Amino acid sequence: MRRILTFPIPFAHDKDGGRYANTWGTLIVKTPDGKWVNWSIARVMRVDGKRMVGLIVPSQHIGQIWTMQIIHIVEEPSPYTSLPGSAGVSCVSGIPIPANADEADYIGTLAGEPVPVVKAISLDLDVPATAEIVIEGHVSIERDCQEGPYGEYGGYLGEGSSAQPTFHVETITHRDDPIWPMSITGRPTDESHTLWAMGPKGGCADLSA
Ligand SMILES: Cc1cc2nc3c(=O)[nH]c(=O)nc-3n(C[C@H](O)[C@H](O)[C@H](O)COP(=O)(O)O)c2cc1C
Ligand SMILES: [Mn+2]
Repeated sequence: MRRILTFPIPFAHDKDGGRYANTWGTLIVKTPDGKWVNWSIARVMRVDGKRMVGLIVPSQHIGQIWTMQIIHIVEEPSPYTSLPGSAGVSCVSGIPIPANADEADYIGTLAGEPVPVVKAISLDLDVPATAEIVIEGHVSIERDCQEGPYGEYGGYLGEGSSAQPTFHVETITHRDDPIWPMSITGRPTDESHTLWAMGPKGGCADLSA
């Protein structure tokens, strides 16, 4: 298996806390009862050859599902996959659709046909067949790793670093010569602004709930 340290992950802003492996990829997580699979974009920083650390905001769907894992299966960290690649998937992963709705269903409805998916290697999750790179693993049940700072979408450096859950890297699969897409957040306008604004209610539906 190719190791994460062998991918040339760029350093995005000069005061970032590290190299950000995920800026435009989709994080795929599932509720413990298996009824809701959420696809979303959130930043994830590479830590070393086996670990990344992701910003898990409690109000975001990934944060809601992460909390369910703490409550329901205390012994087991939540599975995740991350996949840079595929424009339609990234677009819907970056906009807020309602809780308990699968982004894959939303894309399929818009496109008029299902998103082609394949099984992940080590987890019971489906990933888009168009993915360039798929990183599989588990997320810590504690905020046990320092994340950030990171150049924010407002064009400023975020408020220092904070403790966030570790993303343990377990399996990596990829195409030959994979493309590792990025969005470098900065002063408006970058992809984070245009994409979020396309969402329902201008992108803030869930954050204001
Ligand atoms: C390029 C880009 C980067 C983003 N980074 C983050 C992030 O680091 N953390 C976060 O909570 N949301 C981030 N967002 C916003 C979320 O993707 C957006 O709120 C989305 O609705 C979250 O998915 P959810 O509705 O399934 O929770 C980013 C969006 C884009 C387009
Ligand atoms: Mn969602």
